[in-house]
Amino acid sequence: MRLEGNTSPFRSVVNQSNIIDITVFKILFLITHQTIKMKSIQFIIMTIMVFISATLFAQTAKTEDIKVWGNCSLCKNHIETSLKVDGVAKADWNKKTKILTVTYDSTKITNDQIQKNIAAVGYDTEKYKGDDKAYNDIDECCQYDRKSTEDKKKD
Ligand SMILES: [Cu+2]
Repeated sequence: MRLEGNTSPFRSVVNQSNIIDITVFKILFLITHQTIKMKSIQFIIMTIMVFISATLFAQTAKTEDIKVWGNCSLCKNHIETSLKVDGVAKADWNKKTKILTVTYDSTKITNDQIQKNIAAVGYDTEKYKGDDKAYNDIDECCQYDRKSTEDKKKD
């Protein structure tokens, strides 16, 4: 008697386990595929949200130059630290030009409030005089020529 390959009981077991293997693989593939799909949906949603908030910020964001009196790098540090508040995205004071370039969210903070924050730590701004007590407290090297004395020189 000749055993046909296909009718061999051994072969049929092999075939069945092959089918099971393939089914398990298919299920695993589908699960993974679904997860990947979910992840990419999440990614797309995240991207859209980031884009929307960036667009909204761009609409309310303002970048302005404000003159702030001061001397050195330490002054720069004091001035910029006074603007580490909600609504201010970027603050950069140039000690040579005495110009502060500030980017802020106009729905959260105003140019006026920004100048008040700076004046509160002892620095004169275009609009506000620096707090005298704070000015006296800052380091000696930072005792810059005040806006008022400069104005008097001009007169
Ligand atoms: Cu200084």
